[in-house]
Amino acid sequence: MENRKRRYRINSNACYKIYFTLFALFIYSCSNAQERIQESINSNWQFFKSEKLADTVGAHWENISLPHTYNIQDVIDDEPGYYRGVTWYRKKIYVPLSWKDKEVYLCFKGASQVATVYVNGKLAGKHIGSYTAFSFNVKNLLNWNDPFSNEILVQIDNSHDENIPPLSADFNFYGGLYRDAYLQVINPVHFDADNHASKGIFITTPDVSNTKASINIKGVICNSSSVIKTVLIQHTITDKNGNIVAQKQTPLQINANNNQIFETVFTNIKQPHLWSPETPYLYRVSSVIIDSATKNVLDEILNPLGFRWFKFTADKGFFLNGKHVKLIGASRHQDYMNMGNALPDALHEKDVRLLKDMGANFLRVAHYPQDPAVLEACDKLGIIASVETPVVNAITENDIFRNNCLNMQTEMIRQNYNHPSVVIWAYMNEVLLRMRYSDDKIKLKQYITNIAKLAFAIDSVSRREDASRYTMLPFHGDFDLYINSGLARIPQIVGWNQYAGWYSKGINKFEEDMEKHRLLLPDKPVIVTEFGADADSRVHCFEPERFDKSLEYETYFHSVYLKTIKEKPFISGAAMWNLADFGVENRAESMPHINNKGLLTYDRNPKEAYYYYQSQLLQNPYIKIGSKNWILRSGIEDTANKKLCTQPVHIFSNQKKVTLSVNGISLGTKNTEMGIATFNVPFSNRINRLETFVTVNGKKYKDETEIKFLVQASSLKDTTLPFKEINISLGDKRFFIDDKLEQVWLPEKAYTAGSWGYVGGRVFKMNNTNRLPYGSDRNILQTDYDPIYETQRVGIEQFKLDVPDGKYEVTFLFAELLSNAIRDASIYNLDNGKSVEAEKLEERTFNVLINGQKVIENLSNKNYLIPETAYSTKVEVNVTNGKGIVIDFKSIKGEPILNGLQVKKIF
Ligand code: GCB
Ligand code: CA
Repeated sequence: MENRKRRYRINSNACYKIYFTLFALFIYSCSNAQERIQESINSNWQFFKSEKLADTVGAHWENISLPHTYNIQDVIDDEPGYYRGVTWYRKKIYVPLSWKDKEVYLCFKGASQVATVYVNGKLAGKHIGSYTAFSFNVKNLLNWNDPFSNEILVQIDNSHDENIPPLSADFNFYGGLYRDAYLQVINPVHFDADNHASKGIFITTPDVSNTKASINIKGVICNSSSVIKTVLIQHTITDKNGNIVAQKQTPLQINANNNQIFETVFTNIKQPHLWSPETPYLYRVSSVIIDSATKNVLDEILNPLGFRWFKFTADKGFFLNGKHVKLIGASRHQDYMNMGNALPDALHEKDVRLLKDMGANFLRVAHYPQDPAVLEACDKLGIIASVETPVVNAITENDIFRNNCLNMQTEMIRQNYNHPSVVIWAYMNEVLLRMRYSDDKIKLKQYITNIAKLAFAIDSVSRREDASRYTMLPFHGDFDLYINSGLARIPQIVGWNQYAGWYSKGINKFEEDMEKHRLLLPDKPVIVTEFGADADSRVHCFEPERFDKSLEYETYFHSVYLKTIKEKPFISGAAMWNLADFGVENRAESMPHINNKGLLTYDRNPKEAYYYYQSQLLQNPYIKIGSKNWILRSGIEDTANKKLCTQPVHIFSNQKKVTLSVNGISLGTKNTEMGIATFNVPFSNRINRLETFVTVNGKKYKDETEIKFLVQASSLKDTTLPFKEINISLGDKRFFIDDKLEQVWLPEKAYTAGSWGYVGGRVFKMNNTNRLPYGSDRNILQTDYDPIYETQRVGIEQFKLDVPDGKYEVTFLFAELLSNAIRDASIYNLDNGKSVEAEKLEERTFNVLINGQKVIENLSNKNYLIPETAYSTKVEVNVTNGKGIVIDFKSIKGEPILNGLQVKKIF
């Protein structure tokens, strides 16, 4: 629990401050420390999953603690769907008798999605919406006769509800009491605790310059006692060292059972330390209510305060404290591997730190308000933030939905009002992406009009609630749609989610689109609210292509976007999609149930692109081995240099020239282009030490890594590089790295004498997609090795390996990639919203022979080749008389296939 009591330190060079300090100490020494108590109640809950409370009677409840979600496993398993329904949480709370004369609030920082709270069987209140805090005054529901007997019961319902946004989205709607819960115990005279779970105090800085600043503090004081009260309300501004900068007291009289508005203005704070990403200087505002008669402190609220001013312009971008700042950062979801959305504060903070360490200065808190820890970290670390409410993809045209939207917007703004980091209140994401009534023109037109009306209402609420920030609407790339619907005119900033080079071909269309914005919306400030490419952290490719899921394509994609973003002054900022991989239950592709557009993995390990951004955003000399985390490699020895295998390695740096050495031998110096220098590194069959450096002003900056390399001999019978094992992904150009098993899967190649490879056949390609260069994007069931099973050689005749004599284990990997199932295109198939045609399963039956002996007979769709399901089998082979391994695929019907092959020498 936070210790709310502060001791002011004396700033020795300002007499008036000493005066204030002594005064404050005087007041505190008189007080009986009766300020509000806020204590978390995260421990010792019980949980039960059932629609009806009656089912829980006499049943065993699971003991859990908060934060908690009941959708950890079912969002990642291969069973379609996840539980969206009712659950129950209960907990005994102890209420000391000393609280009897106080107000007692039960507070939740968030619960998804509808929470109905009971105390001792009586309804305390209901809250709608997953992403904002709420609290209820439960004083009158508590049992004071037996302080041990009080019980909280919360019904949580995360069922789909047409009246509650989000209706659909590319993220999981985890259910649960997934943020902190706490009790707040407050004196009868207190700062308003019934204002949308806000702090009840609203701070603005109407005038800030380098030389002076003003502060406006507004709020409401409540007196729930039955006597008239005379109080002093005192606001104290302290600097980051705890020195008092300014203090004001105002006497107030509040009638019994009444509320009173207050407003305090500080006009002349001299030489303010400005808040900025470089120096996120935070002041603190302590607001205190003092009983005039007893001098007791009755309530205290602390708020952060940052002095900064900013503006967005349509032609020159964003300005902070009078200086141009290009906002560059990321969007972030609030979930984490194996934890769903139930994260401790430390993980929220860590994400903001990772963003800061990347050199970013911007966070789009998308697509919904997140844990308070996020914006607290932004304030502290100097990250400028945009926060939005989750009206994603579609709306429902009725008043209930509308009110829920407006209420969420109001809660978001009031709860986060005092964070200096926030500059934008956003709402709605790609709301014209999944249009209702696409077959009914009249209804569709009305629908679009209704969306614009709702947007206007949300925008108006935002401006009314907080005129000091900007409003923003993030759109998908369809300019005509958003301009013709009138939506583009509503917010103060337009956000474009851009995926040229990912969902659609032609990465340069991004630049064209940005120019189009300038042409069509010349007076609208613009932020690129999303741009990103999937990267499966296990997949590498030397010829990166759209949708190959390689880390290298992600880096390439971001390098192209970043260049344009930096070059065009009218682009105020950009948020890459996404800071980290995140859960999406119904996604398939190479890592099913996960959206892989993160710069960090789901458990927050940096991918290459993260390092690339560091090289482009950090100010100090920076150098990094880009593929640093690719520490397990393999490849075939060079024809010219035996025993060595040459592969490219990227060095990321913000310097012009970088030097690299491998195993102590210099590979020379290279120029960087767009921050990247590519070296061809001759790897040896061992652990290779890479060292890169750059010297700036006589100082050496370096990075190093160790890469374990397995060189495959070009002649497998070579005794100086004896054959051990090989793993090959057929129909594939990529490398797949299995860090756990320490296995590298190589891309296929055609057979050459002495070596290994396929004979005959072609690379599998889906004919109903214009995305994938090869392979399938289906979830292959019963395996985690989807990328290997997703690619295939069709019509393969042979696979040959000219291995030396010995005993071998040969493992075949098959998966039927064709299926008759028709399914919806992914929502985020931005180039094609229609259902995807079935590919039509063509029946096949074939035999597999090794060195003439049938090892698999009649493999067919009737036995093991089940559509989109992994089938693997291993056989042992004795190789004699220098014959090597010759695998024949003999068709009985249709074309034989092979997806992967592993060959291991046993002895
Ligand atoms: C978008 C959405 C975001 C998705 C993203 C994607 O346009 O705004 O929610 O996750 O694309 O990865 O497809
Ligand atoms: Ca599931």
